[in-house]
Amino acid sequence: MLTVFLASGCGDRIDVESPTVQEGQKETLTIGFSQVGSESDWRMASTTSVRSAFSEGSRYNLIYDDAQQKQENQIKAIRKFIDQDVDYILLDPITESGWDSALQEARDSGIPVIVCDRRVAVEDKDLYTAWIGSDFELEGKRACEWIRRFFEEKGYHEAVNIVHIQGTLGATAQIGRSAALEEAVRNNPKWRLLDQQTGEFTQARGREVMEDMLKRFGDRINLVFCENDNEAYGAIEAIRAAGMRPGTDIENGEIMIVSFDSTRKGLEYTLDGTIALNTECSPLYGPRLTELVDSLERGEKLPKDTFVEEGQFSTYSEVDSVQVDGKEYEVTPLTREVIDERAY
Ligand code: GZL
Ligand code: ZN
Repeated sequence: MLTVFLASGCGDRIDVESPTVQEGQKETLTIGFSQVGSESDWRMASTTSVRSAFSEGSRYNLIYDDAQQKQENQIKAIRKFIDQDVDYILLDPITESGWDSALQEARDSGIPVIVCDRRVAVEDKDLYTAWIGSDFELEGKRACEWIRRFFEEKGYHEAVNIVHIQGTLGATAQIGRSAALEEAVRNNPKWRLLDQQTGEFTQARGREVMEDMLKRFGDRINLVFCENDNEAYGAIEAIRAAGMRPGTDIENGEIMIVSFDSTRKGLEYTLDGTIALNTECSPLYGPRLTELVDSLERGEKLPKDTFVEEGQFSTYSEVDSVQVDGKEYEVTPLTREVIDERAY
């Protein structure tokens, strides 16, 4: 039994029974974490959440690897973790395809792999033990339904010309959010998709793509569908540099921006109405991952998929909830207090 002594402020020592280590379990677990990169605020918050949950002094020894947005670096990291004979591998896979052999090698070495955030598309689902993350297509559907309801409430029935700044192509977040917009465009005859380009989930690419779209379509653009906040930051810069204005009054030339992640800066832009709608994607699942590891250590069976709860924020009160696939989702009116409470 591992007993942890915590020196308390007043100098005496209190003896805290570690709640998670039971008879016959390893006292220290080495966890290899292969992270996508550091492309966005969301990503940094995800890394912080995992590293603090598996922090020093706990029973975990975390080996962190930043793949700088390259899948081959993630595969190298997985092989390095296998050589180091870690107890678990945590993988946030940059794109869905190309993991079968690396995961097969981990399984042949008896190392369980927990996938988080984005997903892996593998033939044999037993190549990973569990996944935790978001329902990205639902995020996209909730955003598109909000847009449809917003125009409905405004009594706006004219054409809506949309440009689409996609995330990293092949990433689960991009696949789901894009599928939702493409389906909504098919279902709403007045919606026209002028252009789709990847902004790689970064501010720099988001700005470059928006500049290009403004050059080609100018004030025909009514709405920019950004697949994360960093792309939206870049789009806002480009729109303002072109002398145009983000907002919702599209009949008078404003450009609506909808975005995903609900980072602190993204919510600041949403609070002042620059971003019309922000759909949350929670990165704070570090503690959930430690629970999954602890549960596996106790020999418990895990659900294959665990979805995290997420919200939507806007200062435009026309739409207070959206219905998707028969289920109602509330839209939280954004205030300074909500930002202080929810933002990461
Ligand atoms: C979503 C995550 C995406 C974020 C982006 O879960 O994979 O990657 O939406 C991040 O900000 O780059
Ligand atoms: Zn109508």
